[in-house]
Amino acid sequence: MQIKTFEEYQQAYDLSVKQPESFWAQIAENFNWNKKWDKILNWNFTDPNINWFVNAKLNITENCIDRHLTDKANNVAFYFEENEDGKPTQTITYQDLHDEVCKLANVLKEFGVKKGDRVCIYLPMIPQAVFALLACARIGAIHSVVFGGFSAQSIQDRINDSCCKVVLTSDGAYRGSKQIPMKSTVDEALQNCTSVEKVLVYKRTNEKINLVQGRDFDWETETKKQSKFCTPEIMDSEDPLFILYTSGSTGKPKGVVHTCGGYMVFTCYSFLNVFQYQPGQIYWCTADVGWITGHSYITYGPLLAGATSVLFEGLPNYPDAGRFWKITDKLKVNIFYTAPTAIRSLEAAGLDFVKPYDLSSLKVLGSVGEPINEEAWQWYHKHIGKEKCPIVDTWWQTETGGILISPLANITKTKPSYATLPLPGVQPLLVDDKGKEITGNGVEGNLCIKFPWPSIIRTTYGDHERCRQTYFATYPGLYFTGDGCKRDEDGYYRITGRVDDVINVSGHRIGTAEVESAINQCHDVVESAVVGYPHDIKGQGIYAYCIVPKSEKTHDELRKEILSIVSKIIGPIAKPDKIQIVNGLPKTRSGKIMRRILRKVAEGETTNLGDTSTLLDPAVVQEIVNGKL
Ligand code: 7RM
Repeated sequence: MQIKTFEEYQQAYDLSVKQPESFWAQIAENFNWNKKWDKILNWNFTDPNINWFVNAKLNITENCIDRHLTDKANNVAFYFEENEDGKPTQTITYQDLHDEVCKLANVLKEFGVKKGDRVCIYLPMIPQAVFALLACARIGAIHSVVFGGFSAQSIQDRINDSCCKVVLTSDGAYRGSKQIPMKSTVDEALQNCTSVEKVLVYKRTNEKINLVQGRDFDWETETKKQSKFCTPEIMDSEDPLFILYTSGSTGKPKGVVHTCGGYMVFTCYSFLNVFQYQPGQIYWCTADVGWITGHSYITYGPLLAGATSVLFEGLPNYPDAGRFWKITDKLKVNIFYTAPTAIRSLEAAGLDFVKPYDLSSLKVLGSVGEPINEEAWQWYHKHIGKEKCPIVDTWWQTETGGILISPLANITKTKPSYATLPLPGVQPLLVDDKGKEITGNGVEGNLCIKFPWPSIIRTTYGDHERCRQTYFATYPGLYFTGDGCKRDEDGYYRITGRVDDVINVSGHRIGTAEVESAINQCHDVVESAVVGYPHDIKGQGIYAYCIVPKSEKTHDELRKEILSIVSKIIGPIAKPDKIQIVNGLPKTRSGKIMRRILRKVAEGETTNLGDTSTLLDPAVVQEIVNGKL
C-alpha cells in the first residue's frame, strides 16, 4: 500500500485515473473483509449516489484492532499525555484498546443500542473518546461526535437532527488552567431531546454533577461489569459509520455521513502514504476527536495502519508555549501533525520555548485546517523541522473524509503554502464561475473533483437533497469543494481559502449565517452581517456589523450581550472578534447585503471599496468606514 518513490507515485496516479476499479481493488485486498465486493464502484454525481466495494461486508474495528492482536497485541496504540504537565504518560496497548472497546460496546448493547442507532459523543480529548467511537463502530451504531467547545443548544440541535438514543460524556474537562463543565451542559441540552434514553458519564474531573435516576450511569461502574469480548457486528460496506456536523454557507450545520468500507480503505491508504509512517515510529496529531481530523487521523487511519500515536488532552500553550516540544522530546515523536493557527501562536511566543528541547526525533511535519502562510511554513520548517523534515500541507475537508491533496513525505518535492499534488484516486479540476473547466497551468479557479474517491461524503443526514444542492448542483457532474485554488506552472495546487460564506477561524469552520442568526436573537439587534477578516494568529477573525436602532445601553454593554448570546447559541468558538454597532448595512436595491464591501472594510480598506453604484444608500458605507474598529 505504501508508495516509495516519485515514479511509483506517478504510476499509481496514472493507474488510479485510467483504471480506478482495479487500482482500489488492489488496495482493498489489504483489509479483512467478511465478504468481498461484487463490484468495486457504482456512482453518479447527479443524485448523487456513490457505492464503493458493493455488497462487501466488514467491521472497521476488526481492522483497527483485532487484526493486529496476533503480532502487535503488546504494541502501544496510544501514549496518553494529560492536560497537567508532569503527570506520567499512560500507555494503551492494542490489547488494552481491544478490551476497553469491547467492554464499552457491551454497555451500549445493554442500553439497547442496535445497529444503525445513533450515539452522541461529547467528551474531552481522553482515551475514552477514542474508545467511544470504536465501541459504536463495533456494534454498528452510528457515532455523532460533538466538539467539546459547542454549547448546550448546539448539542441539542445535533442530537435532535439525528435522534440519538444514547449520549457518552464526562463530568467535566480540563482545558489548560480551566475546568470546563460537560455533564451540566449535556443536562441542559437534554431538556428538549426526547430521543435520548441513556447517558453514560466518565468521571474525569470529579466535579459535582447531577445524575438522573434510570437515565444516567457511571462509566467505570458499568464497564467493569462487562466482558472483554464483543463480536463485531458485520456491516455492509455502505452502512453509515458516522455522522459529523459541519458548517456551510447557509442554515444550520449539516450532518456529513461517511460509510464503512470506503472510509476504511481511504483513511488507511492516505495515512500510510502522506506521512510515510514506518513500523515502530511515533505519530502525533494534535487535533481534537471532535473534528474530522480527530476521526480520520487520530482514530481510524493510524489504528488501521497499526501505528503508535500520542493522544494529548491539553493545549499548545499550557503551562507554556513549549508544551508540544516538551512532549515531542519526552516521547521521541517522529511525525507531528498540527494546524497553522497553533504554529503561528507558538511562533509568536518566541524561540525560548523551543530551544530547551531536543527535537531530533522528528522526521515529518504536517499541517491541516487552513492555508499555511509562507512565514509560518518557514518558521515550522526551520525551527521545528531544523530544515530536514518535509512539511506535508494536507488539504481536505469533513466531506472528503481523508486527505485529497498533499505531498507524500520525502517523495513529493514541497513548496511553501502549496498542498502540491492530488493523492492517487483524486481527480481535481478548476472551473470558472460558469462551471467551465480552466485548463493548463498558472491558473486560478474554483476547486472541484470530477471522480469519486472511496471516502467521499455519501449524504447529509436526513436530507439528501441538501447534500445534492450543496456539493453537486453548483457545477453539474462535479463535486464542489467551496474552496478557491491556484495551479502553478508545475501543476502544483495551492488552496487560497473559501469562496463561500464560511469563515475559517483557527481551522474551525464557522458559517456566517449561523453567527448572524445567533446575534439576531439579541433583543436590541434588528439585523446583522458577519464577515471574516485576516487575523494574525487565527487565520481569520469574525467581524460582526450589528444594527441597533435605539438603545439605552452603551456599545460595550451591547457587545457583551452579543458575545454571550453567540456563546450560548453556538459556543465560545463562534464569538466575534470585533463587533461594530451601525445604523445601517450596505444593501442593493433588491435588499441583498453587499458583503464584498463589508469584507473590504473589515480588512482595513477605506477607499477602494469597489463598485458601490448599485447601493440603495451609498452614505451608509462612509458611516461604516468612519466607525471601523
Ligand atoms: C480537515 C479540515 C475544511 C476547509 C477546506 C479549506 C480549509 C483545510 C487546508 C485548508 C488550505 C489546507 N476539514 N483547509 N486544510 N485550506 N490548506 N491544507 O480542516 O471540514 O473542518 O475544513 O478547511 O477551506 O474547505 S474542515
